[in-house]
Amino acid sequence: RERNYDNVQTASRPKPSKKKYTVAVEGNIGCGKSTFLNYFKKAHNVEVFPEPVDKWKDVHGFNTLEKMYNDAQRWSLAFQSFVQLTMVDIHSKESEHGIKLIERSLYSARYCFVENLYRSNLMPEVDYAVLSEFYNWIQENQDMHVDLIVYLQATPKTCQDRIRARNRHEEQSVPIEYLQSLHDLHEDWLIHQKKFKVPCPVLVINTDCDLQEMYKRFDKQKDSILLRNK
Ligand code: DCP
Repeated sequence: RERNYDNVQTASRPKPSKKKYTVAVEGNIGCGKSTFLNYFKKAHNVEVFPEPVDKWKDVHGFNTLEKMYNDAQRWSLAFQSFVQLTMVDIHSKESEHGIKLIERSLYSARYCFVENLYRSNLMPEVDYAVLSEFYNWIQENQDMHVDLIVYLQATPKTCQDRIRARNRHEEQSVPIEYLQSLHDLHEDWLIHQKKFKVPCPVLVINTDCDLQEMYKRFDKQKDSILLRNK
């Protein structure tokens, strides 16, 4: 099959002019981010930008998410570079609405996911070095500002149960140790504020509960999430 890797149409896209109030929702795999986004997308004046998992699963026909989970040593660089690209795109997107609500960010891609792959010996050091250089360049040269992080905090066990229940085939081999180390990296970054800088205030919502209770907790924090920029 012929593959075309050039995209001539985007050569001169203007940079965003004004900074939009941006909220990023962060947390482990299966912590409830999609539920959070679905809840808040009904709110007036909010535009939601979900993580483009479908794009990651079809890069010119290649499922990079599946490849990474099947053989991380070989494919996590390809996968994480593509994630980085899609995240830069989301950070730089304009919104017609007052509040931009984004699922994860370039920060967590680097500080949690890439860091986890490297520390767990699932990513060769040279790949980690290359990704870090890319990340550093982006951080210095692109607008990746976030005004508020909402951290959905759940135990690795809760995350594992939800991953099993939703049955996304790529994730079925994810071990509890992987979820545990991702959890620890989120906690180190957002709660203990170790090693990596937190770019903005953090609001923590615990999501170790059923769906009804989760909606209640989101509702309770609604004003402090949506009205902070007023
Ligand atoms: N992923 C990754 N590296 C990243 C970002 C995501 O390896 N930098 C992986 C983790 C998941 C998949 O991509 O297997 C989708 O990520 P999410 O956990 O963000 O999406 P969910 O829909 O699973 O979120 P939630 O269950 O909280 O709704």
